[in-house]
Amino acid sequence: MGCGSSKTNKVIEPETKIEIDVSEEHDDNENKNEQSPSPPNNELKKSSLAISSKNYKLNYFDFTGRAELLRLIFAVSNTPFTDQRIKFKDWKNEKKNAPLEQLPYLEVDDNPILVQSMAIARYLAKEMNLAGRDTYDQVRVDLVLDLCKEFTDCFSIYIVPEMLNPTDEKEEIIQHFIDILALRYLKNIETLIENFGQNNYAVGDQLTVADLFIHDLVTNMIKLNSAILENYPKLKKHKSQVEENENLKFYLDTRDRKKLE
Ligand SMILES: N[C@@H](CCC(=O)N[C@@H](CS)C(=O)NCC(=O)O)C(=O)O
Repeated sequence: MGCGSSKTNKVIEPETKIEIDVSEEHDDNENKNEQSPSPPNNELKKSSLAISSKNYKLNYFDFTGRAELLRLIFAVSNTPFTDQRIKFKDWKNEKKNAPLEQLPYLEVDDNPILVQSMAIARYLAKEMNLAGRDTYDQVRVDLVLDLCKEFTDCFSIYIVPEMLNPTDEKEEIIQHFIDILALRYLKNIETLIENFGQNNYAVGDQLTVADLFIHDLVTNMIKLNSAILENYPKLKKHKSQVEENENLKFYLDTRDRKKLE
């Protein structure tokens, strides 16, 4: 994982999607803000999500990490935002602009800068009608987010260091992670989907930010073991259901296709 030479500053319009990867280095060519086909118009008309007119600027490193959930929210709600990607080599200089000297942070119009990825995710979810219909849906969405966050923290502790600087124990550590921690957390996420969701959504019968976080962490698990979902049938169905969303599908297709180029 790492970055190329300079800071990139991309305005993500609804029809403009980009490549993101949790673990691989990107060069400057890969960071060009290329135009892609627009999402299907009929889906946008059908969408019940609000399209905010605020100016959003998301600042993060040039990979998925803690910013990807936020990018997914923007993608699903078809909300334009500036995807400011900071290269590792520029971070020392850029750090002073980050209120807590950490990424991500979000600028919204001229308001004070927002920090803490999960607080930002909850805020954006409310703005984009992805937080759950009522307070009971919202608390269930919240607790799914909390569980997912615990799991991604484990991923950051055990797996990310091996991606950054692989050791001789890398395969063993990954296997141990899959056998012990992933087993516990993925089963628990399935239990919540079973208890709270309908039609393979995590909570209620519509897409929420909880679905997006589950999708993001499952994507990272599939990168560790491409067959992992064979052991988690509910998560497999959930992934298919979430990818029925045309805006998300468009974003993921474009992101994954660009990664292969
Ligand atoms: N709790 C914070 C954690 C932020 C965090 O750890 N950010 C890392 C990148 S994932 C960072 O900025 N590292 C660079 C540094 O600390 O200098 C959040 O969720 O936003």
